[in-house]
Amino acid sequence: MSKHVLITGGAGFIGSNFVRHWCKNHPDDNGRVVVLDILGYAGNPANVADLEEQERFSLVKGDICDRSLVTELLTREKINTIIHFAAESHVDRSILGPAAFVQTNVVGTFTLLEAFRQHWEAQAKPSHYRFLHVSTDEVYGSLAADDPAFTETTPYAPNSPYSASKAGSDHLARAYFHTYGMPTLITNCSNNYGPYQFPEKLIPLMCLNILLGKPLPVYGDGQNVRDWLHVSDHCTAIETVLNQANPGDVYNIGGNNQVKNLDIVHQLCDLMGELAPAMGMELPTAPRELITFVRDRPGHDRRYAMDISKIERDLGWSPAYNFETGLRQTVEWYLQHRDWWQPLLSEEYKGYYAKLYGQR
Ligand code: NAD
Ligand code: TDX
Repeated sequence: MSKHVLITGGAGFIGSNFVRHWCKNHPDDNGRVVVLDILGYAGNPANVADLEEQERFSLVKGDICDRSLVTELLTREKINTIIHFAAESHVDRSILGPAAFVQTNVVGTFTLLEAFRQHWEAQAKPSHYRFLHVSTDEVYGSLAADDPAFTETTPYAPNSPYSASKAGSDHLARAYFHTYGMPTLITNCSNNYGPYQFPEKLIPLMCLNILLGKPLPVYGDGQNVRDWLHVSDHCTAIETVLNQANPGDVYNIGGNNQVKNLDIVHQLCDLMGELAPAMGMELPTAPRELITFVRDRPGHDRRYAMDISKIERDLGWSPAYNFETGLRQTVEWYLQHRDWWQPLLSEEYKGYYAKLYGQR
């Protein structure tokens, strides 16, 4: 039976990588592939422009909080699967302005869940319908250096407005399974990197600043640890969970790859120093000289690490990318795609940048 998928946030970083992965993996499928995205600062039609020619694909500009639009799409496109990426996703922006995070991440997820419930109940609750909610490791809080990694049963302890709003949405997705029997799935993933990531996040921000000769702002002592996963691995994990997991299941996804921020910045400096000149680009300043320690992020989680033994054991998924190779490919991608990132350095971006980094 064909899956008719609604992919919310499909014009963002992970969503657009997922839509491309999905279309490539289902070449002869007649199922609809509908992206619903508000096309705000992080949602970019260019991220999915190469898919526009496919008849089964459509990009709809709209808000997941718009109940009548969501209901109309579910009915018109005969949607039987939602993969829900849409969110306000950046921790620093959630500190500057938390309201948008509660609105999109909590109210928006609730709106989708309610609309999907009505749609699923109206079809007499087909057993193959699925609502996959994409979430984060940040809901579990912060680890000390020697703590064991987060498992699916680690209690929630979010520390930022972003992670608190994601935690709220996870609880709603869980409740819809337990209360209504609606076939929801939840995935909690660690930090992603790869092509099409908006240059507010650590890796693309550092790449662009190196190219532009701007300071590289390292928060605090740079010793915070994240568990990095290539976005392509996240996409295969989501598809695996969608195809194999039982309704109501929760899976952690991660890269078994804990790295300190400062080590990543050093690696990026060295990769840029090697690759940019080889591609005919001169760097304005020796990259490591740009490293600048700045005031820490308030409530900055010290360490994240994911225990992925459940998805490895139950579903046979594990990450395929090696971090060194993946990071090199990512740096090459940003070097080759100036036409993609240059337009993103808009007035909105400059204003955000000045507000966040100007005072540090
Ligand atoms: P992103 O900011 O690049 O993309 C989010 C997309 O959602 C954008 O295209 C944006 O326009 C869209 N969107 C925002 N508000 C919307 C609304 N009200 N209605 C419709 N669309 C809206 O973020 P991302 O990094 O691709 O993250 C995608 C999802 O994955 C998020 O739910 C995030 O919490 C989760 N996640 C991200 C990471 C990571 O490292 N980036 C890790 C784990 C989980
Ligand atoms: O300028 C910077 N300097 C710096 O030191 C930025 C932007 C970040 N950092 C640090 C903060 C974090 O310790 O780098 C680390 C990574 O920061 P982000 O890229 O902002 O990611 P993080 O806060 O870890 O959250 C990410 O992973 C989990 C995503 O943004 C979330 O959407 C996801 O849920």
